Amino acid sequence: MKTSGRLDGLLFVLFFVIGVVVCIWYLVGHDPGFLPLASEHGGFIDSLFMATLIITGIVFILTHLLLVYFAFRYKGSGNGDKAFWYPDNKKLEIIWTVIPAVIIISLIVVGQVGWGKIFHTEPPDDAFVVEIVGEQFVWNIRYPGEDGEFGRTIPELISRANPIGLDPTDPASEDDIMLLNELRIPLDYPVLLKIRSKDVIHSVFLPNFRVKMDAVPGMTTTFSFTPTMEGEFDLVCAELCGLGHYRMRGYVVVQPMDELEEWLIEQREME
Ligand SMILES: [Cu+2]
Repeated sequence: MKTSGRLDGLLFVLFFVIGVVVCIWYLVGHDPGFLPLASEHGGFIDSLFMATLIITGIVFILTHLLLVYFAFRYKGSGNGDKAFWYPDNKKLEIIWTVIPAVIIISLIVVGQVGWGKIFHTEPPDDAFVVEIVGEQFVWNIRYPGEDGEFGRTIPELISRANPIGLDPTDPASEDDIMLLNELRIPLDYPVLLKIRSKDVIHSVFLPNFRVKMDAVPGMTTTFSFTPTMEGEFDLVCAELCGLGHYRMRGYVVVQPMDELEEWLIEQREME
């Protein structure tokens, strides 16, 4: 009995030591897996993620090392020793309450300030506006055209040929440009996404831009951001929205404003 108890304890300590070593090796030697950053506000989100990962990583390692140390230091001697027990220790309890509280409150305050900057700052009046309408299982992308105004939409008009129910009698709808799964936005220029849904809740997720916003039926949600990298990126749905959710993906193209304007004129002529 005595030896198997010792063996259990040894295995317990070994399990934690190996676990902690593997965690340290993994944390230090690996990229946390962020996709290349392509937006202005995303740097803040990444650094908050990293700060949280480092703080929780240190706490994780320290607490596990302590656990191993205590298990080893106070292991049974086989002499029938009894553990010392006391019901409370004010000093210890204050320390282990105050320190985590200060760390967590700091993270929350920093996070709230950043959140406020990202979500409660009005986009400039001349922001590049795109509408993105989720539907099982595609993204309908609409540009307002030269007049800068989106035409009226009427749900009764929705059909295969008219996926968002654009009203042809509204003069503002004449130059609207519709695309499927292809979102083109300008480089280094503020973009305002107006997000809607035709059916269920979807979520516009642009991982490289650190942008994620729900598309909710019956309301328009928005997200404004500034792309900082040219290229082609993913546009995916981050809300389990039905059987075809996995294939609800499009792509984002970031290009200089003059190229994008030319491209928009071409699209207009093709329609
Ligand atoms: Cu979806």
